[in-house]
Amino acid sequence: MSSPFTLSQHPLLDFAPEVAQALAEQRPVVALESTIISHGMPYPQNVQTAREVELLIREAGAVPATIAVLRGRLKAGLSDAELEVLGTNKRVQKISVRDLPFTVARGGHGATTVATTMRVAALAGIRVFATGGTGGVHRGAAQTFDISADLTELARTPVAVVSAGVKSILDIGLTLEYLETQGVPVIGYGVSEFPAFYSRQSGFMSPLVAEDAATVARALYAQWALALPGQGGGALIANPIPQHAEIPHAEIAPVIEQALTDMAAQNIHGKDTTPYLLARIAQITGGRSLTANIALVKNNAVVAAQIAAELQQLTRRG
Ligand code: PSU
Ligand code: MN
Repeated sequence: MSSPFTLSQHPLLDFAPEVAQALAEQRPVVALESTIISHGMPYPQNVQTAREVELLIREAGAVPATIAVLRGRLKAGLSDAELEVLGTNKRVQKISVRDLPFTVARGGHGATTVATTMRVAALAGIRVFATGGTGGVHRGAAQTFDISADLTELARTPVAVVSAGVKSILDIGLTLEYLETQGVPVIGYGVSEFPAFYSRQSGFMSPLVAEDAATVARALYAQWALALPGQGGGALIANPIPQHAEIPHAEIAPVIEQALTDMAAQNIHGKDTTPYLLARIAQITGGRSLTANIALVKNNAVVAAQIAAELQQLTRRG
């Protein structure tokens, strides 16, 4: 297969110098999303976490590429000042895949969701991406049709997403069903139970289990080698929150119910759902959910860097 790590030139995309160099030299690169910065955490923890995550990726031997849209340009790799803009500027919109062309055309700023980050990462030639949690099938989706575009993007774009699973603000069972239908590998990292973001347990098994980064990399390599031209799709690597930071299911479940009730009372829908619930849960738990969120993102960043390094070796040998 052609190397996924050759630098892709694209007329709408700017690489940070460090990212361009790493890709050109076939060194491991890990993409990061920006909606988690703009809409997933409060300031200043959002920017501080973004910087610490980048540092952890460097320490693990890879180069971080935070993805966003600034003044209509796709960005792979941000400066410190640009991270600050994403964390503070209220004009930064949460943009899903459907919004991306319009934001580019308007010359606007956009924080990329998991789906949009996958798309830009793939255009940039980056195959591994670390985040906190992915979107999924929302509870009550049979009525609302609210299914995150993260799932459809996983079905079509060849990027591996390392996440702490799916929050139980979503319907975890339906999310796993949807991913199966779409042919997306879901790989539990070191655990057989599919993790539920704040909690290590969800009551659902991971369809696949890998014990280490090398095994994940071999599975990704095989997945993309087996793809028809122009296809291939992504994979979800489900890495549980570290034990010390976990909020057990029995504790977080009533908080989530409360947040969902409050959301219904406020008539919040669509793309505002996830940001509202994250903020409300942080409020109710007195910040404990935020601490958990930060711990799991960092954990995912390290695992993603290890997977990127293993995949790089396979591709070089390949
Ligand atoms: N889950 C989190 N934190 C986040 C998100 C999800 O714990 O910041 C963000 C991600 O960017 C994800 C998006 O892609 O929310 C999903 O939004 P929606 O459900 O509107 O597709
Ligand atoms: Mn939605």
